[in-house]
Amino acid sequence: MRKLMLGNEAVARGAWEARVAFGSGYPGTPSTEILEALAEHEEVAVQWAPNEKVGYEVAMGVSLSGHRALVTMKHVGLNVAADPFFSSSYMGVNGGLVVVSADDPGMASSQDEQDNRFLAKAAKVLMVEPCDPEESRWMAREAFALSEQFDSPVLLRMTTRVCHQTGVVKPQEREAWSSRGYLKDIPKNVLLPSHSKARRFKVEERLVRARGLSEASDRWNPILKGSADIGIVTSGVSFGYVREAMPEASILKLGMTYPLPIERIRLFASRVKRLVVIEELEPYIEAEIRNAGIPAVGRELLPFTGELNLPLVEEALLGAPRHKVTVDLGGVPMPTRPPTLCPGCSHRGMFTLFRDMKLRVMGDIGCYTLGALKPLAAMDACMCMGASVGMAEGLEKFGGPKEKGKTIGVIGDSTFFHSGIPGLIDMIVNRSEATLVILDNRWTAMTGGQPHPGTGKDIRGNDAPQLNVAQVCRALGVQRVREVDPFDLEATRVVLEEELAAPEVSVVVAVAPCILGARLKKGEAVQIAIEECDRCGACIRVGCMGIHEKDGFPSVDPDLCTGCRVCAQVCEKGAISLPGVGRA
Ligand SMILES: Cc1ncc(C[n+]2csc(CCOP(=O)(O)OP(=O)(O)O)c2C)c(N)n1
Repeated sequence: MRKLMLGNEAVARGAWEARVAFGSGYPGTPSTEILEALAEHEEVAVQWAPNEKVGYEVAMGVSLSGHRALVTMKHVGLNVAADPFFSSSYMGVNGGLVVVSADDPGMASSQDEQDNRFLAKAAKVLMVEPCDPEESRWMAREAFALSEQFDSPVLLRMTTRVCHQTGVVKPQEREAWSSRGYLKDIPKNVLLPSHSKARRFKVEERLVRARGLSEASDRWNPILKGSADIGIVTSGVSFGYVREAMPEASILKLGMTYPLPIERIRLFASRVKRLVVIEELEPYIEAEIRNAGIPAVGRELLPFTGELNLPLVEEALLGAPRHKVTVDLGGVPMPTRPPTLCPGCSHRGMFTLFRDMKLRVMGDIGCYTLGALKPLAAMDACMCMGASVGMAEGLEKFGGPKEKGKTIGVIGDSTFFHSGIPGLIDMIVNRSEATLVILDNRWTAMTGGQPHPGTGKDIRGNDAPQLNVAQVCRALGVQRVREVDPFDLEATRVVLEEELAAPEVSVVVAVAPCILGARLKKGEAVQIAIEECDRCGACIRVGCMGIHEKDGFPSVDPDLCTGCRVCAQVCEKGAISLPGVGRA
C-alpha cells in the first residue's frame, strides 16, 4: 500500500510503527503537525507540553519506564530543551527516545536560522536526516531501535522543506515491540559528577560503535555510483536537488550525519576526480571532511544563508541555473500578502493603545509580534520566547527618569506559560516597577491554534484542567493584577495608566479569545457615516484588513469586518458604528 503524506505525518507514522508509547513537544513551525498526526492514533499517549524542556523531560521519564518516546520541537525549541538534551546524552535511554528538531533554513517562520546539526555534535547525540516523507517514516521508525542499540537519544533532524513536502510513503505494519520494563540503575541515571565522569567514557565508546555503523551502512549512508568525474556528498533535502541537477554524478547520500562516516567519505573521494559537498546552511559536513584532510569544495559555491533550491544547486554544480523558480499566474502579478493581525483579533486594540500612549514596549513571540509592523509599529524589541518579561524589567530599571511609567512588557498566554513565569518571578523578587501585559486569548494562535495550559483542552480536543493566568500571577505574589477586555479601549487605557504609574510590579491580563482558535462567529460589519468623516485616517491606522482607504475615505469590507469596533473607538467624530447599536 502507498499513501501520500506530509513529511511530518510520515514521522508520526514511523513512530507509531515503532510502537512509540508517548509523544510530547511544544508547537513550532515547521514541526507542529507531527504531534497532531500522532494524536490521531488513540493508542498513543500524546500531549502538548508547556515548553520544550518539559516535553523532553517527560519523554525521558517515559524512556526510563522502558517505553519508547518521541519529543518534537522547532530548532529554537532545542535551545530551550538543551539542558536535558545534553545531559540525557550521558544518561542514555531505556526505551528508545527520538527527538525531532525541525530546522528552518530561510527563516520562513523563525527568528533565527541556527543549524542544529552542531547541537547533535556538541551533545554527542546520534543524528539522522531524512530527505523526503518516505525516509521520514522509516528513519523515525528505525531511530527508536538505534536509540536502544547505542543507548543514546537520537536526533531526527528535519528541515522546513522535508517537514512540509508531500510525497509517497510506503506504510508498514507495526513492529512487534514491547516495553523493556523499568530498570533502576543509579550510576547511569543519577548524574552526580562522580557518575558523570564514568558516563563520559560510555559516551565515547558508544560513538565509536555508532561510527562503525555509520561507516558500514549502505542503508543509512548509501553510495549512488555514477560518473567518476564528480562525487557529491549531500544530505537531507539537498539530495533531491543534487539528483535533479546532476543525475549522472556519483553521490554519497548521508542519512546518518552524526557520527559522520569519515572513512566512507574518504574512500568515496578517492574514486572521483572532484569532491563537492552540497548542504544547506552551515558547512557542517564540509568542515569535517576538510578537517580529515580530504580536499573538497562546497561553501564557496553556495549562498551562506537561506534554503537551497534546484537553480542554486545547478549553478553550484553546472556553473549556471538550468531552471527558474517561477509561478505562472497567466501574466497576473503575484499579489503581495504582508502578514497582519486578523480582522477581529483581540491584540489590535492593545497595540493601538501602546502606540497612542507612546510606550516603550518589550515584545515577545506570537501573533502579537505583528504589532511591530506599520501602521501600529508599537513594539520596540522582540528576541525569543519569554524574553519580554526580563527585558521590560531591565529596561524599566535603567530607562531613565523621564521614561518612568512608560515601559511595558507584552507576552501571549502560551508564551507566558512557556517561559514567561520565571521572568515574572524575577520581577517580583527584584522589586521591578514594570508592567506586564499578558494577552490571554486562550490559544497558541501563532502556530495554528494549539491548546495550552490556559485553554482547558488537550491535543485531542477533550476537556482538560485549565490554569487561569491572573490567578497564577496572584499566586506568584504579584499584588496588582487587573483583568481587562481589550476590545474596550477606554477602560483598558485607564487600567494601563494606573498600573504604569504604580511603583511596583503589576500585571494586566487582556482576556478575549482568539477569534479563530475559539471559532467565534463573525459579527456584523460596522458602517461608516461618510458625511461625518473628516478623513483623519485614525481608523485606517488600526491596521485592519476589514477597513481600507478608497477615494480618500475609509471603506469597510463587510466580508472581513467582524464588528469588533476598535476602529469605531478611535474615531473622534463618532462616524463608525454597528448597525442598530449606535455610535461608539
Ligand atoms: C522556543 C520556541 N518554541 C516555539 C516557537 C514557536 N512559537 C512562536 S510564538 C508561539 C506561541 C504563541 O502563542 P501565544 O503566546 O499565546 O500568542 P498568540 O500567537 O496566541 O497571540 C510559538 C509556539 C518559538 N518561536 N520558539
